[in-house]
Amino acid sequence: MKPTRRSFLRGAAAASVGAAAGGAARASSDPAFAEIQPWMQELGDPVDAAPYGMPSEFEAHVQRKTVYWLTADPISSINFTPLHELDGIITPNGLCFERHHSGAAHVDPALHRLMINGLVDRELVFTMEDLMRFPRENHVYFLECAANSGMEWRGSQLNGCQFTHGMIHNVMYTGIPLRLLLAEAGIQTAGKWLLAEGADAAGMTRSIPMEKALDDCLVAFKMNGEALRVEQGYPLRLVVPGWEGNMWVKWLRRLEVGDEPWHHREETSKYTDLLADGKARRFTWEMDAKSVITNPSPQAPLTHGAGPTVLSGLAWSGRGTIPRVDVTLDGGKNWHQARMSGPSLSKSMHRFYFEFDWNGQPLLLQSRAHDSTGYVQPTKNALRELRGTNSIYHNNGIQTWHVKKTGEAENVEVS
Ligand SMILES: Nc1nc2c(c(=O)[nH]1)N[C@H]1C(S)=C(S)[C@@H](COP(=O)(O)O)O[C@H]1N2
Ligand SMILES: [Mo]
Repeated sequence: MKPTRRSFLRGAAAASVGAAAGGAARASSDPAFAEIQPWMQELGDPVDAAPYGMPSEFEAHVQRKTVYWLTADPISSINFTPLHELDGIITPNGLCFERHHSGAAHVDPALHRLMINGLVDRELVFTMEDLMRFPRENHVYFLECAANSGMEWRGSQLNGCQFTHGMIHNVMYTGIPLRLLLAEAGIQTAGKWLLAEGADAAGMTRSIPMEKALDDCLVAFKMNGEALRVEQGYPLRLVVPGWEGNMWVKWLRRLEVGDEPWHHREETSKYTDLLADGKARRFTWEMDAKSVITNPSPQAPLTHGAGPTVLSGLAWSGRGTIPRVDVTLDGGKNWHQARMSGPSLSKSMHRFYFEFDWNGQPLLLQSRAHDSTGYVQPTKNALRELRGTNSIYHNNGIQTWHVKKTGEAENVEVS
């Protein structure tokens, strides 16, 4: 039946009654509204009370968090984006997860240089000022560490989407297309690979195939409009859209053109998947399509009881956009198409919602992403059949949250 305007209005009225029954709209008897609060009686802060603004003090719990037992020390370590506290698709700069191999380097931009050497016609060394004279572009991309969800390979472990899925952020970068800088140096015919090197104490390096370097990589200096944060590689980072986070070298200081990959630590003993037959998958750069329900989730239980409920989550693919996400409330017996909301950009996070009437009974929540290549996010068991149980990296299996009658949620696996 085609909804008429009348039936739509009746529907809207019913929805608002539902909301009242759910707890809203008792204003006149609610002391929080009826009484005059201190902030209504006093003047507020002057302008400039915080020359660099911070979130409300009531949001102080919204923080990146680490899991202390995961790494031996906090210098070569990781923390996680609080995905359950965010909405939309952009990660605020102060909440972007951090992964450092030897701590976050504080680099003086006046002393920072970017060198291009190797199989080039002209070896070049750029100052930050030099770089600001190249044409720049703006793009929103997710960065996901290949180890995201790695702790869940053998079964459900960490209780919260921040910890199971929070090695990801989604930021608008302003940067120079890498191909412009390489053209300035002149790549020789034999130049098929690029080594990117960081200025941190780890001097972290990765080999990148030239096709990718010339395609969509950026040398970025801004994130979400402002300078890169120290934690994200100030003053320069490599952006490698859709590819594993490890390749996005921070504090970028050198790009060497070569004729073959370098086989350094981060592309041999690390970021390599040991399969059941003893062989290893290597150079698994592209991040497969993945999704997670951020609300409700273990750190964000349902506190309102039965009735109208908003389910929300994130989906992304290193190969394009996410035209569709399905969600199930019963562990995969019935699937429903979620509602996508917000910009659908290639290699960016996408936001989805599913509004439903919770009957107050236990739920087994899952989401399943479809990407623009037609690929569908697999179950964890399907992944294990292909790759065994030795893997850590590239776990894009379907996540399950068990919501109890109390509204509390727990990390479980149904696959
Ligand atoms: N120079 C340098 N670049 C680096 C790293 C590092 O330790 N040093 N860590 C890498 C890894 S493993 C990841 S997942 C991403 C993390 O980026 P973020 O700290 O902005 O989240 O940066 C990558 N680039
Ligand atoms: Mo990483």
